[in-house]
Amino acid sequence: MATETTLTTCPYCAVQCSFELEHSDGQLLAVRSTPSCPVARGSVCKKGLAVLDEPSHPERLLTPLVRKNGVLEPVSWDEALARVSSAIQSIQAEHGRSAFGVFGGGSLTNEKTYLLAKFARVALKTNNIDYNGRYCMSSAAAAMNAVYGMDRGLPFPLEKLAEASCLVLWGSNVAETLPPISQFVARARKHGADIIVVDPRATPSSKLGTMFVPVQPNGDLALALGLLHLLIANNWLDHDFLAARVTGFEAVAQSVAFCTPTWTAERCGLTPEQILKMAQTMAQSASRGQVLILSGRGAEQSSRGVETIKALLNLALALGGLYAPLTGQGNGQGGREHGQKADQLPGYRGIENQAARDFMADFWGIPESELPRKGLSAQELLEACGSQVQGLLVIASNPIVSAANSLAIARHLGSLKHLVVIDFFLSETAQLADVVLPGSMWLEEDGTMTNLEGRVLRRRRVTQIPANARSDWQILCDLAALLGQQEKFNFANPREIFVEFAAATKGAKADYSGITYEKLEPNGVFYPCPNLAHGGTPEPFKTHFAHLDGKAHLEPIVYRAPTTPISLERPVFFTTGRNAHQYQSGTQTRRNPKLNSKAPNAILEMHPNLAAEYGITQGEKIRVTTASGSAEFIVALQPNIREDTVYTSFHYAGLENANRLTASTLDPTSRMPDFKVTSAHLEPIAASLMPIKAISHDLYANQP
Ligand SMILES: Nc1nc2c(c(=O)[nH]1)N[C@H]1C(S)=C(S)[C@@H](COP(=O)(O)OP(=O)(O)OC[C@H]3O[C@@H](n4cnc5c(=O)[nH]c(N)nc54)[C@H](O)[C@@H]3O)O[C@H]1N2
Ligand SMILES: Nc1nc2c(c(=O)[nH]1)N[C@H]1C(S)=C(S)[C@@H](COP(=O)(O)OP(=O)(O)OC[C@H]3O[C@@H](n4cnc5c(=O)[nH]c(N)nc54)[C@H](O)[C@@H]3O)O[C@H]1N2
Ligand code: SF4
Ligand SMILES: [Mo]
Repeated sequence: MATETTLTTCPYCAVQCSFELEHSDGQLLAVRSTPSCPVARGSVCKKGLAVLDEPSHPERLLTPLVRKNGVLEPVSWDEALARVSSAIQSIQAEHGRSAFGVFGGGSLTNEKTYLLAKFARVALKTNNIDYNGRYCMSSAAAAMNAVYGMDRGLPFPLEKLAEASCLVLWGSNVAETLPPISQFVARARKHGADIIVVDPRATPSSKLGTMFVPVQPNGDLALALGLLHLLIANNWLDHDFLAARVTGFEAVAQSVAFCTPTWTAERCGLTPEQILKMAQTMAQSASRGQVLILSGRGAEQSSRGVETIKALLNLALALGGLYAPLTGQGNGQGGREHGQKADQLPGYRGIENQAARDFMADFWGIPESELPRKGLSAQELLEACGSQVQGLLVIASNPIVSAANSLAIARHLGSLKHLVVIDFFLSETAQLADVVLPGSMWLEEDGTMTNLEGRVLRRRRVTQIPANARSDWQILCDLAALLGQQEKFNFANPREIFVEFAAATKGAKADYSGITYEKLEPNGVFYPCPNLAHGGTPEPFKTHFAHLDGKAHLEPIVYRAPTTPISLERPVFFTTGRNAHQYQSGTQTRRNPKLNSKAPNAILEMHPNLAAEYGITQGEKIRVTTASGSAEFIVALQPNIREDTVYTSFHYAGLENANRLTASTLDPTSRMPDFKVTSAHLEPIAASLMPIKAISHDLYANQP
């Protein structure tokens, strides 16, 4: 058969690089970057280049599994789906509709996100649907909705980064997590921009920078308030911008009056001089051009995440600049707009908003009184399992590895009457399930993804769904039919779902109603795109913010002390993040030999002085204990991490799972857990020396 080449998008992160897949007769032959990629301009990271090793993996799930006498056994689709639908019916009859919940993910296409939202509200009629993006973007989303009036990830195309006079990478390690962005950061630096990296440890991203600010974990809120205090005290403000484009600055200014450098230094682990130097640098850059503050999960994944991001918004706008978060998952942006969230309907409509309820109920052909209300957020939903929630459908997430306080979550999921997981690999969560349904992989179906710039892109089917696996969307439609809702889930393909989905967003904040598959060729369309004649909105905040008065509404922050207790006898901050070779809970990349061989274990980064204090050496295995549990890691000495901080990545399962240690303390608004700080106790265990290298990102020269 002839060799074909299909242009599609990567299954992993929110950059959503397009690349060419060469294939013949269903066999994948090669993956190639292409300059026609509108986002990464021909750059593809090592994860993208290794994608071909997963679709043909021997552990790919190819048939439904049902637990019988404690063991998952292959069964027919009819048997598996009947088991799920009868569990749904009996649990809902006994405990109420909302006793069956749904947990989704930001890797699902827009079509599947919309369908899942509809499935929960129309077929299950449950209040309880939430998703893993709650762990990812919820703090930034809540803060942007409040201040900008809209959550639109990056409110400009990536290439704008290259034009800034100052980029602040605040708790973001783009060089390892969103690698193609490094090219725009490097271009900005080349033309003289200041690049400030705020992170408790030096990373490959701090190498991109001109200044490295080693903030204490969870010290970001204090630092942001203290910087604004200095801008005001020194009159380093963009008064014209403030007058023209924001409201509320006076109250904000009063609220930071007490945040002196001494006050700030005590709370963020830096010296008053370091804080002043950072403020000066940002102010000087603002006089030459635009300051862009870009946050990653380092600043956002905190039980004070919303306040922290509001403080970053206040800071950026005070300088006449902009704040934006760098979205994480492949469809992290679309995933948070179209109804997977407990409090939200498609199009970013609020589920408690009467006009939105009337519109969606009418659109779905159900009485408004039957449309469910706001339900539990991700961590609360998982913690309600075994009590208020007795059955759960999980799709595109692996919370046994990725939820905070994972040992407790495993107990909760284990005590459900029914757990059904739709995945293409037997993830740690699927291993606990009563029914596992083999779903589809990224290259097996058409759809759309919305990347971190708000650019909607086409994903194209390359191969057929293998053996007895089934498309995710088909599985949801089949289940809906068994629940008596066939006519409302009567789709023949993703394109038909897209047409309904786009219409469902008409008039909403995240309006996709002017988008068609054809219009997405070749470079995608930036939403909002409210009608067929509209060309999309690459820069929604260029002249106006999304509030009715067109202004950004700044809010004063009332400083709160951290909620996760830092107690034990010697405070060591335990923080978490990612490494360049593994993706998320690792279900995919731990099965990918090219990637896994480069980072097969969880490595704990530790300063040599802290290690010496505990008598710990390079390559030794140690036990780390927090109020939530214990985990074991191999130590790598890292001279450029703070002496009071240890760091590991959360991609691993079992004893090396970082989330055995994290606390489920939640942000009161976003319901984001404190993934980035817990107080840890360190304990050497058997000195099993592993031949690993010390980590060196030699950058202390850049510190202010
Ligand atoms: N290789 C790889 N790439 C990915 C992913 C992956 O799993 N692997 N996941 C994707 C997803 S979903 C996401 S959300 C993005 C995340 O992308 P990033 O936000 O870049 O990822 P993290 O590594 O979680 O956190 C970034 C940095 O925060 C620092 N940090 C820790 N605690 C604090 C703190 O208290 N304050 C500050 N300022 N910094 C802190 C960490 O040291 C880390 O370097 O990556 C996406 N890309
Ligand atoms: N300690 C700590 N914990 C964290 C974080 C942290 O920084 N520190 N980060 C948090 C963040 S930002 C995130 S986004 C979460 C992510 O964590 P998870 O929600 O666990 O995300 P994934 O590992 O991407 O889970 C995806 C699962 O779905 C499957 N899958 C992928 N695509 C599809 C699909 O299209 N269809 C189906 N049916 N299945 C699919 C994969 O095989 C995998 O098993 O982790 C959070 N947890
Ligand atoms: S940067 Fe993200 S989208 Fe691009 S190839 Fe790497 S993982 Fe895939
Ligand atoms: Mo994420």
